[in-house]
Amino acid sequence: MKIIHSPRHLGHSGHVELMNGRVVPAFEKPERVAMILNAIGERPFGTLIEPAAHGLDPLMKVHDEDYVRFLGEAWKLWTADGRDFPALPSFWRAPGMRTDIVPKTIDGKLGHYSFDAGCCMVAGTWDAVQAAADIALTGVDLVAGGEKSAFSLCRPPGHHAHAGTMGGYCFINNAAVAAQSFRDRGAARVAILDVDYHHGNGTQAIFYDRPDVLVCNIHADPLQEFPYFLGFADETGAGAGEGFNANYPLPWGTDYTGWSAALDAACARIEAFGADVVVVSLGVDTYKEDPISQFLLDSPDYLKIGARIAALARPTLFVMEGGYAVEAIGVNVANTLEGFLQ
Ligand code: SP5
Ligand code: ZN
Repeated sequence: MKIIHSPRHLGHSGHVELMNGRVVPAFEKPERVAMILNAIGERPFGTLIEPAAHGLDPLMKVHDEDYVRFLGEAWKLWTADGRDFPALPSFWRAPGMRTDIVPKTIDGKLGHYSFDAGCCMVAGTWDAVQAAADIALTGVDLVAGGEKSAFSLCRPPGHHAHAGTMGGYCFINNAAVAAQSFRDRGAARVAILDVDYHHGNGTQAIFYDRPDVLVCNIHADPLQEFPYFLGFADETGAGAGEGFNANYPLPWGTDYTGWSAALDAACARIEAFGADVVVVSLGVDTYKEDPISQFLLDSPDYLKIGARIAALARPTLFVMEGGYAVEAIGVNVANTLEGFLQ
């Protein structure tokens, strides 16, 4: 399996987040990718390749143009105000306030284009974000070109990013960009299977009114867990997209028995849909030792997850999302791919 990777993710480092009300080093850090590369290097599969540049047009098919432009200029605006430390949003709209206003100052813009303080920006963030999108799109090139599968080792992750809003460590929605690109290259039906611990609110929102992209999400119950305000079972799609969104929220403490029942249900849904290609939003923050998560999956379980996804027997693009137990992230990702390939 080809693994698409770029060292440009290293530019997105030294940033912070808010955890339990405190400013702490970001959990979404470069070591995550290093550990994944190490683990894959120890297995008999996987050829590393660099992404090809695809430009910004494929991003703007699922994102608002002004949002993509903002991401490109945010660091310049922030530092022009004399700040030489990471940019972190801290002002947001409440319901009833104006959504049509784009403030002229960077602090207001950061609020307009985000939904939490999870998207800290540094000098190299935008370059890393563009590289991650190119990594996803190069994965599409391979799978649309006939490869049975590929792994887009994206960092930063993407599934929390909406069309015009960043959040949850995500700036550009790499999986959504990939799914749209598959459509544009002739796949009639694309399924996104999001197995990250957190609900992929951005992916859901982007395709919510569309019948051509089925979005299935297995995640911690938003009544308990981030992103809190989306991801409930009664969200099934809207308009022409009614019936093409499936959420499987599970309680804190869910182990592989409970989790895999949801995976079976999601896979049955993808089979009934008749997907031509599957994009897997691969988060391994379902792991029992994950520092910000509350599920109980163990490393051998990821072999079974990979095998279940392989049983769908469709062209499959894995796109990296979350996973913050750095000591185990490599083994868990490599296990998923190995289970898929066996
Ligand atoms: C891609 C991805 O996995 N993004 C996750 C973003 C999660 N950000 C919020 C985490 C909130 C964790 N709350 C822990 C409370 C401990 N008392
Ligand atoms: Zn996650």
